[in-house]
Amino acid sequence: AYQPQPAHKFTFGLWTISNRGRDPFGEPVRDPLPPNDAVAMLGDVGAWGVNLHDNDLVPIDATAAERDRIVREFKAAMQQHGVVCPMATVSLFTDPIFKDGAFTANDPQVRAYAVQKTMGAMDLGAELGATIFVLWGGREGTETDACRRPDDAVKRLREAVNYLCEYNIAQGYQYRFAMEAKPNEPRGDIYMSTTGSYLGFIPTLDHPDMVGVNPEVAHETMAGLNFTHAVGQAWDAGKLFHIDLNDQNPGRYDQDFRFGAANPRAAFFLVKFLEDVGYAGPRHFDAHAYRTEDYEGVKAFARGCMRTYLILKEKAARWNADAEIQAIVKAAHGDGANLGPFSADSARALANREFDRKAIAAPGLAYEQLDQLTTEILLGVR
Ligand code: 3MF
Ligand code: MG
Ligand code: MG
Repeated sequence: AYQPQPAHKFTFGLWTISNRGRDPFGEPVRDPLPPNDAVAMLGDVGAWGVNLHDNDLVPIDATAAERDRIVREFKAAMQQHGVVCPMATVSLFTDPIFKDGAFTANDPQVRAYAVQKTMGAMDLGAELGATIFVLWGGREGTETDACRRPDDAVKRLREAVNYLCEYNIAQGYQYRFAMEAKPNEPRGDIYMSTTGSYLGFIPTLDHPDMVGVNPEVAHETMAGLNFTHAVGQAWDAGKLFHIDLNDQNPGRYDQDFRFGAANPRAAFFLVKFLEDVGYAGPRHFDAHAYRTEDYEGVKAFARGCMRTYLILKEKAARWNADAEIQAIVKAAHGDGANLGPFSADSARALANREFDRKAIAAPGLAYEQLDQLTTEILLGVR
């Protein structure tokens, strides 16, 4: 039981298990883990896939010949360990050139370089078999809003994404882009701070069908929001192209904890949602092991992410099959038809309909009992 299978589509970023535990106050605690060894580790723990930024694999100053050798050897490692690459992304935040942003930077040379670098990362991902391309605007933001107008940033971002969509078409890559929101860190404030911001931005693009979102548990939680609600809205819009699973306590630094480590209850409602609606994309863990760990601890971290997901999936099935829970849910949803389409007749009928406010408001909804039963399932006594 709880054994990860390819059908579960569990993936990890190369940057997640290779994370060396550097933080703003401390040096790395783990030795570098070469990409091919990381792939071996992912195969070992039973993950389905690996995702990567261009420079997780290919150093930013590699020659074309070095790049080709690295990619060739990486593909061989993927093959050997039975690991696929469904998603690729680009680092537009590590190099100092991006200190004032990438697509939204004030310097047009930086903006052009950012698009060039992303095109290269798309080439790389396509070579590895990726069909999803994530864009996280890590440095698209400000410390001081004196530097530019925020609507100019939106226009520049739109220009860049439109350009990349055209490149996608011209190259015949068939990528779907997934935009990842985050409210802050590393910038003081990042543009497109929530998944909802991107859901508003996407319809303004030239190829809106090609672009969706990549919501992340930690990012929405850092903004103090309910992650599952954001995911629900993305799903409803047909825009849930990818998802970043991890965990986070509100009001803290960007923690990237093991999935379910901070708020297993929220994780339960998330897994239940994804499984109930039949989300078919990768379950990507964008998290890393505590700084206290060696690489055995990293493996425990990776296994833990997947195991917790599968445990919560089983709990969700148990919840759905629980007669007492379902009776409360059914009662809570009420009987009778929805509002129905607007017409002059239906509006007149609605205007004249009588509502017994007191009687309607009188019964309790039994959500206390519903929640307690949920808790008991989660705590393993039901
Ligand atoms: C930062 C993130 C990023 C993105 C990654 C993928 C380094 O908080 O979540 O991880 O997920 O860049 O595009
Ligand atoms: Mg993150
Ligand atoms: Mg992420």
